Amino acid sequence: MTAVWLAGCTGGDGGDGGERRSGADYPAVDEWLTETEIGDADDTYDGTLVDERDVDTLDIAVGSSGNGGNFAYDPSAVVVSTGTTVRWNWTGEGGLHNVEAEPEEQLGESDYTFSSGEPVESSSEQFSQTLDSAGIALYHCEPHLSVGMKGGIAVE
Ligand SMILES: [Cu+2]
Repeated sequence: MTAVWLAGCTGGDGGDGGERRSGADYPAVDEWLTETEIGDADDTYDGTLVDERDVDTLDIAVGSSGNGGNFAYDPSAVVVSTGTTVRWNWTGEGGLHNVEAEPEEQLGESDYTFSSGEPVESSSEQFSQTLDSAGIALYHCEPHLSVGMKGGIAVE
């Protein structure tokens, strides 16, 4: 038998390499996920963004564990490349959810406006959005903004 060593497997299409970027470099995302004037802070945010700049399609769970229940997006803070398609996938947990990028209802500078529509409870719902210009997308779940169900994506 030959042992195959997958040493130093970084980058490439594996995706979840665990690379993180400091939230200090993305103040709009950092502020949105920590502020408590509009809704609550996202307790799944650890001050870093997941670096997913090497993927064409990024999946984000809607209704993942956090914020006192299944009231979180996973990952909630992420960096992607321009042109990435983000797919939000409902887990079926935590009741009704949606994805709302509504700068007028939020704090900070969001360059994107989009909506998945009315909140739904489903394990098969999916909402896709292609992020085709550099900037910041801040979003939240309407029913759970008050407990911190928020997300932020830096597009670069
Ligand atoms: Cu929700």
